[in-house]
Amino acid sequence: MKIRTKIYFASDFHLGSPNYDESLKREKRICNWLTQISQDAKELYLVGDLFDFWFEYDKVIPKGFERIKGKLAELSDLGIKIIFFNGNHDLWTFGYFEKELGVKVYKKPQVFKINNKLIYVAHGDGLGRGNFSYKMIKKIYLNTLCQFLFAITPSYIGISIAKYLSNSSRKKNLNYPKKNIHAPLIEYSKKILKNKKIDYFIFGHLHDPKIIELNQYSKYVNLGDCVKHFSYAELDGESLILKNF
Ligand SMILES: [Mn+2]
Repeated sequence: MKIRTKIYFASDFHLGSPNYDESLKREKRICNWLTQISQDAKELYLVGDLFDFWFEYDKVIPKGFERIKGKLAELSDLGIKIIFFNGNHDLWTFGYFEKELGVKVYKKPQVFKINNKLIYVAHGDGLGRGNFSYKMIKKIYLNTLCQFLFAITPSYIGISIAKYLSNSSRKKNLNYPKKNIHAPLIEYSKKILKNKKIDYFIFGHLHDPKIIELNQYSKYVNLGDCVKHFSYAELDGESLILKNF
């Protein structure tokens, strides 16, 4: 029997964006990587925005993404524990990933104890100071009445609206000053460190792979993305490094 020891973290695949052909090319590249890590992976943390837009209706799911869903189901059938955090682009999962892919889904930040290390994981949207307009929008997105109204809107209208919103949020992010994009999440992490010992803070969302030392025992890790960087983090024993594929 193979001994699985490694823990992998990746985020922000944004499948579906910017168009069908480019997304499919990325999806295949990501599936190749998943096949490779399936050799030694014990756990896989998917830290949000796997899909540029995902909304699960009661009886229907969005078209496409067959390869990645199949691959994740295959990995979980191999016994690899897969943990998925909803990002701001794929907030609306309501049990399908758990049932069909064997994935554990978290909607809020979580602390895990892995290999003796305390690891804080979150997608990273809406955390830290500022960004009030987004925090308001997120409340609407998570409101069960709004979700119900969206669910009963015909999908050809609902999905068109959602794709428009998802594109406009990306354009806004592109205009976001590139300087200090990590500052709010670093500040947020340091605040938590005042009351709690955490070894690694792991976030996605910013599409900029980075490891920053917060103090002598704690590090801030941003996973980057699988759109431009194809970056991911690997925890082997007690040390964590960023890699690319
Ligand atoms: Mn995001």
